[in-house]
Amino acid sequence: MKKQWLYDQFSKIEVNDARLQKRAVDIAIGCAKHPEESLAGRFDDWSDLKATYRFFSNPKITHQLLQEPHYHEVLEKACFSEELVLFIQDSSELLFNSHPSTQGLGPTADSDGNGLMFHSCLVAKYYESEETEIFGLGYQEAWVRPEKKTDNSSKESEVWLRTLKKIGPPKPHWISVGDRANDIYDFLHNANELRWKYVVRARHDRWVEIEGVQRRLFSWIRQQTTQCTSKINVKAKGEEFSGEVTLEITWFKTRLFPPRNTDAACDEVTYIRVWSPEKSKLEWLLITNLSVNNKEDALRIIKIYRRRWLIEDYHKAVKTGFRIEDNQLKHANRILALFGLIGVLATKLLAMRELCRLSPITPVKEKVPERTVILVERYLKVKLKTVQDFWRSLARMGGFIGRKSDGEPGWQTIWKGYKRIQDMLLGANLL
Ligand SMILES: [Mn+2]
Repeated sequence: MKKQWLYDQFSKIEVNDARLQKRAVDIAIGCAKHPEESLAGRFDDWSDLKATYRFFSNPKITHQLLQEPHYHEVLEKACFSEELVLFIQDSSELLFNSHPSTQGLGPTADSDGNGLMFHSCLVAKYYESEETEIFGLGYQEAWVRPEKKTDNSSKESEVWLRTLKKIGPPKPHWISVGDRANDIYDFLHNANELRWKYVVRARHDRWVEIEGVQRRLFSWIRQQTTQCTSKINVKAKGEEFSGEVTLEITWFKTRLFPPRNTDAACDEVTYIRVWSPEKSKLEWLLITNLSVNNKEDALRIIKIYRRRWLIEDYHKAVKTGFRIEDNQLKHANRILALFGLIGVLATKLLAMRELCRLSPITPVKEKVPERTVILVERYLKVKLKTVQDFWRSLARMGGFIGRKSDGEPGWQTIWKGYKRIQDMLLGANLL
């Protein structure tokens, strides 16, 4: 990661203390250099390590404080983008079950879980081709889930809408994207009021108005005939879905009834159903307030939804890439602050991977240090010409076999391969 980028993200944190600003940049540089290390492994010098612990114990240093300058930069890019910009949201959790002495953690979705909850909004520029350019985070929240639910505690699901409100009034080319957990009436209704466009995977069998009649959504849409078909390459968990499939697609415009069914149906939306007669388990129901007038519109929305996996990869970059669950901080508040920093850095890790994935024919020498290239070439007895060669070799070192049906290597294998190379380079340096 370039030092200038790290400087831009962290030197402007609003603390009114130049030493803390400088420290934030130094810590970011240390973390970016050794993403997979513990804090102790990132700072060889004892006094640097002590200063790092002190920094994260400072009550002024919070997750939000560390991320705010980054949000500004990201949203500015999003404003001036001439293409569509996706605001991909998702929730996840950090587990610290192996850290019994850490104070202040809370329950997680996993019943025995001990950890933190978080919600991220990844901002990425959309192209019709496979490409996406990662801008970074538009917003992120991390919190400790209370042990017992109290009446006045706000619902966690409100974070989806709050994210849009924190980001502020949208540009016409901005689109919020979310999975099934995002199918929340309050979200759909208020996003509309706030003029946000959205593409959300449907979960609830809602009451909808069709030709003036109130009907249940699921049974209705499953009776509709195909309006168009499209071939895509699907790669999902398990062998069953891998490879090229023909999708059947249909859609219809409708109005949503509020959940308690007191008022008239108001919000106009379009439901899109995507399914495959060959693979009975493959079905996506999408709900959107973008207009769908023809096949092209419907296909674009499906493509937009399919970029959602970027946020899963981003969360992997946080967890596997930066191993935030392996830190030695002893209090949840300090982990939250550390996460503020790592949450930003992980977007860059993801962006670098996308760059390699998407500029496959770029000569490897332009993107990768020479020593690394030589090492991989000698170890695997191959000749590396392009970035894609390098990328696949990295995955091979992480256990990727590369049969035709395997598709592109995943994050974890690439990361494993990367770590092996780092260890080998370290060994070579020591000798
Ligand atoms: Mn999710």
